[in-house]
Amino acid sequence: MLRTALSILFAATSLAYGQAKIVNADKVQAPEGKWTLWYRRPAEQWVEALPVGNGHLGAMVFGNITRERLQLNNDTLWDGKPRDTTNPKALEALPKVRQLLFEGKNKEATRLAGRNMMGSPSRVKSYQPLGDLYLKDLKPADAKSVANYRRSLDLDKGIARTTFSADGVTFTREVFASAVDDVIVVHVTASRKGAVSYEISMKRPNANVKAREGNRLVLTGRNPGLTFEADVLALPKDGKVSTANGALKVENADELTLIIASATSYRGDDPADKCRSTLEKARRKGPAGLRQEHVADHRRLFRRVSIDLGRTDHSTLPTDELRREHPDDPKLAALYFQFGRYLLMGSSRPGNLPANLQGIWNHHMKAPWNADFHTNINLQMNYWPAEVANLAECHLPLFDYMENVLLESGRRTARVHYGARGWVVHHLSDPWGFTTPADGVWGIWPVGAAWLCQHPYEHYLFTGDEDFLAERAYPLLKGAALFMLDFLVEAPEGTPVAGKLVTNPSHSPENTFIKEDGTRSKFTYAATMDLEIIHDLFTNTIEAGKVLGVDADFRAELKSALERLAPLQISKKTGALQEWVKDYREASPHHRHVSHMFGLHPGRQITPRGTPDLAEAIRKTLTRRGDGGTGWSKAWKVNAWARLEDGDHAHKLLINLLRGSTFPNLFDKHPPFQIDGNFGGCAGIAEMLLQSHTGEVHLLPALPSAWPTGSVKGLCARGAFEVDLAWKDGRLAQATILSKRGKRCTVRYGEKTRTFDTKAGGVYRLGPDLAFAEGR
Ligand code: FUC
Repeated sequence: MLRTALSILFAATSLAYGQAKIVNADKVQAPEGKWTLWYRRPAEQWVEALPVGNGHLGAMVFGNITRERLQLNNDTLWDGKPRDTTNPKALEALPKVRQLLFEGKNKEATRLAGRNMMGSPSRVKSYQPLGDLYLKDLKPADAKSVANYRRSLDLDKGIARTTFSADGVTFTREVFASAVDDVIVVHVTASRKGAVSYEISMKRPNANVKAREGNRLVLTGRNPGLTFEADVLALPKDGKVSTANGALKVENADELTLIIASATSYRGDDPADKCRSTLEKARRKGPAGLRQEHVADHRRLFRRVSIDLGRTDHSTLPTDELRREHPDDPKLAALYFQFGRYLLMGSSRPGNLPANLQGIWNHHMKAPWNADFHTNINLQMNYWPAEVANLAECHLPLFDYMENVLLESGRRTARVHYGARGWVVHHLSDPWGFTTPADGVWGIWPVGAAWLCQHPYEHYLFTGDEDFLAERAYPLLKGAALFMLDFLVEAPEGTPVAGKLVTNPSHSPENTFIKEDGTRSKFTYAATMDLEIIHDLFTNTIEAGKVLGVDADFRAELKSALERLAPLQISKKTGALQEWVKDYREASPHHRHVSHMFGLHPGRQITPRGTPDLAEAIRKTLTRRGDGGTGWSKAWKVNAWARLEDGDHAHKLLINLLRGSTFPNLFDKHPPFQIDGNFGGCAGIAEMLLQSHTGEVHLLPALPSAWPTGSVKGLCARGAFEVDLAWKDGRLAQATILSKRGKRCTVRYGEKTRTFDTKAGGVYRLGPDLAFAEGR
């Protein structure tokens, strides 16, 4: 009923918007460009606006007619400041808390730890918006005659475009965020000379805006830890520009270019100097030069992967209609995949902070969960597509962040809170290096760094870059492993895993269990996820040490700890993998976190062929948990079902994600907006088509029946391979493997495998039987 009413509303031929009325909206055709989101009306809400970003600067483009709004971000603009938040009482409380947990006195342990082991203080501050830029039309369009309205985002160019005609004049506004020049550019053109007239203003709470030098608008502000600035330079073609009341006025121009620069003092720069020099450089290039270099740079990354999952008659519908009416359209899945790649390029470029909970796009002064860096799933999920989707350099900001922001503080926390060597991160952090337990007792979760360390190791596996392994990945892994060696304790007599090494204290992120006596707790020892994360960390550290030929004694120590680690357990009651050390009842059986599936994904401890019993247990766990959850939870389940090689179930979760957890602009809906689901969903699609975590390049491991015929080019596999695939009627037609480092390659398709030597730069074409096809 509601659906029908909505579709009638959206099919209506005229739509009112502000003072302007859009006529003939349904006559407007889909834009050119294979990878384009498009809409028939301006964004009314933030989650309808379209994102552009260059890793440092971001903008949400609303596409308004008479008062355009660009909501701006700078990735380093955060509230807060550097602090030592360690709590000297923690170490003293630790043995007592451990004892209480081993004795099953969870309540007492929770109370004691809550009082003594939290960070001091235990909260981080928010990532904040840079402000809003408004372009108010000085000659508002005639209320009756706005036609041909369309706004779009071309993922392949990295350009947001709004176009419409009013009073016989066609206006076009393009917006892009150039990584080459570190600016956002707005370019307005009109089909009639002198038709461009705008008042340009900026707004932000706790900031000053001044017009300067006739054509520059300057916003400045100060937070506890930094100062910041945003500059807008207005460059009209013909016409005139003046300043009035803290705004710029552009009158009767043929065209208008706005160049936006921004800087903060986060890395010690002087924001004013930085903005001025950036603008000066960009201005010399002019709008055409800026655009050309931006598109070339953007395509260099974006075009590495192409994908075709099929299409239907609906595929060209406006994106919001397509998602609402046909969430299972295969073109939408492909668009969502490419959108994930686009968002990673927009929020995580080398030299910047990593993508936060909202990537780089946030309009709240106090964002949900501070738009911080959550490390109990979210930050890691952001980077799941980085390697497989051929954007390895977009992974680098995460490693910089680990080394430059987390490591030193993580060492201090390891020492002060646990008397341990190495480094530790708990369940969230910020750009100031917060590493102590946050928020509540569930923040006492000291396996964040251990999980993060999977990322630099995977970067090595995908790229084969041994220098990176030696200089950057290995020191991080070794430090996290050192911490774990010191943190692990032997479970005492009377516990189900007596004599084994366990974590204590421990959590299965944010989930609650019911003890035999009916009381509830989150706090425990040896939660399954910890054991899986440690298994992953120690296995990777041993492998890395072997490749590098270093630290034989340390490797032996890790190996013996691995052998003594408490085992994963299968529930006798349900046959599912146990989430906790005892087979507790779950307080919420459909909880969004399915942390104990870490060993299946993103870990590689559990695989259908290597550990069939555990894989079967995880299948039961997932089935019991159901197919719902928040955006990121569904996205994770796409990956999990793909790893279980059940393409149809993975596809079902993907459709659930698109249908129930996606906003009109395709942003992931936690709710509210949280970007992890976009990245997790993108990675999940790749995981359905190609896997390589077992040492085999597994072709089409989880192809759903919904995508019988298609192709993908440029996905990456561990071992430094790049893979193109084509399939028809649900069967592999051809695979082409480019070997970047000349490593030996094992390929799998179904139950068939084949191993062969490769040469660096060699291209190997295989048929469905995995025999070499012509053109090798
Ligand atoms: C974890 C999750 C929440 C949310 C938050 C940012 O705490 O449990 O669902 O994603 O991170």
